[in-house]
Amino acid sequence: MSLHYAAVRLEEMVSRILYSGTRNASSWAFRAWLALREAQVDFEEHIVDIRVPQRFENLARIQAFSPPGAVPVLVDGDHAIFDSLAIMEYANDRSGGRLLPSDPVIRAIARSLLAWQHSGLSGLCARLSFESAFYPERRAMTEDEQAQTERIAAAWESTLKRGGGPWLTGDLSLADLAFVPTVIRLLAHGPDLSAYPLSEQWASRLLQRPSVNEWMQQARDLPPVYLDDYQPA
Ligand SMILES: N[C@@H](CCC(=O)N[C@@H](CS)C(=O)NCC(=O)O)C(=O)O
Repeated sequence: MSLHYAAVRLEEMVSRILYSGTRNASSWAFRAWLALREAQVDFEEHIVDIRVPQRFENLARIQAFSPPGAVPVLVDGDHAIFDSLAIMEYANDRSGGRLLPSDPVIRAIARSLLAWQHSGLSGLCARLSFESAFYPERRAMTEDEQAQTERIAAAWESTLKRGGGPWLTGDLSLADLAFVPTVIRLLAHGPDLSAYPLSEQWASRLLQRPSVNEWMQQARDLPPVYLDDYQPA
């Protein structure tokens, strides 16, 4: 057996398990899962039921090997890689850096968008949860939610205009993938995005990706997860 062959065999034997969450409730797991899929990293998946009341017992089990006691967690060999952002960066590294731009400034722009999303998007449309995108009867956006949606759409629009598309920073990157659950929850509530045509095209391109469709198909098959703060004030 040649040395090269031996190395390939070892690589194949690495076991990776992604502990992800309920498909129609776990937007953080969705992001990590998408990055691994788009990076073509092999992994097994264990879906953790994060619905109340079993949520608490299930997450306590996760805490036995991952300090935050949350999903997603990627177990790679005997290492636990926790937090969706770390898993997304890992997916990019495993892909040889394909999921972040190579130019340092453009890469920093992609990371800025990623960081904005990861730090909570400044509370944007907080009551329009990912879960609410799957409710059979959805309410209209409030005026304030429409205004907040336009604020993020303006950021997408100027980034797309400046970079020339088709994705936020040129080629598909972690920044696009990070926004998938946001796009889903906002579009499910029918915002008027007519003033942001590039963002509309980008969003529909994003939602057509096979990886996104695979997750969403399974999410739509589940009973909705109702949250108390959905109704307008
Ligand atoms: N910052 C974490 C957030 C993960 C998170 O909040 N996951 C939810 C499910 S989508 C969870 O497991 N929450 C349990 C908890 O925080 O107690 C990440 O990006 O992975």
